[in-house]
Amino acid sequence: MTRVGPVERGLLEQLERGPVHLALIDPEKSSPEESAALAQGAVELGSAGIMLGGSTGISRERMDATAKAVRTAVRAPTIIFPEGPGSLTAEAHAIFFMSLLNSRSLDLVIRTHARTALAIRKLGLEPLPMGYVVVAPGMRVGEVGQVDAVDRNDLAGAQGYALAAEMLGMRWVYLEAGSGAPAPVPAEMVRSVRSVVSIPLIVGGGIRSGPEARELLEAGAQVLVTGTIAEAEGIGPRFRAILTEVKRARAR
Ligand code: 1GP
Repeated sequence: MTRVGPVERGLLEQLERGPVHLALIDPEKSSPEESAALAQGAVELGSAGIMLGGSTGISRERMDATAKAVRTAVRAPTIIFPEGPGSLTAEAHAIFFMSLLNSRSLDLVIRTHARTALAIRKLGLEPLPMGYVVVAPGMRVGEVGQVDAVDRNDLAGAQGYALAAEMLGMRWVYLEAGSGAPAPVPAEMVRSVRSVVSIPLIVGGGIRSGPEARELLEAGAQVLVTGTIAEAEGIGPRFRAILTEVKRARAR
């Protein structure tokens, strides 16, 4: 097993005290300066880290510039949320080394990983091994990821993928409804997955309000990821409401 590095250790320590929020920033949708400002706003409100990624076909130059700007702006870790080899930059601290478990494409399950593992090590990026599971509707990642999305009422299906991730030695599992999904992963699915795994459960896609965040946190989500809301509105009231719910859950 790869060793747990400082970024992962830091997140795990925070998780001992309650759930956390990670802000996803797409370097193609915001300039490096805008990304740095978003990151700063998010971290000031309590985000535990910044994930960089999202779009397909991000250029290396843009990733480099954005990671550098974000890392200068905030002390919280910068973690690559990769969409392909172009996402790799030594300017980030870590990378979610994630297998898209329910993809029909072997590339996304393991082949790309085999092709990039040595480069990731050479860049000095800390890998956080993650099982990535796309739940319907899946949105763009469901399409480009050639995913057999887990049905929204297939609780056993979601449990199976998450437990398989844990049994394979992955240390994180992510239930993804897809960026911009009309509704997040169902709380009932989060609850049933949480009841069978002990690795941290990340939930993202379609979280736009405080009440949605609260429902997912109460169901056992340990990491909430939001991207669109801050992209669309900046660090506005709805982003604040989500962060307030995470803070409340940490205080419980
Ligand atoms: C996408 O889950 C993340 O991978 C975030 O989704 O953009 O809908 O917040 P949103």
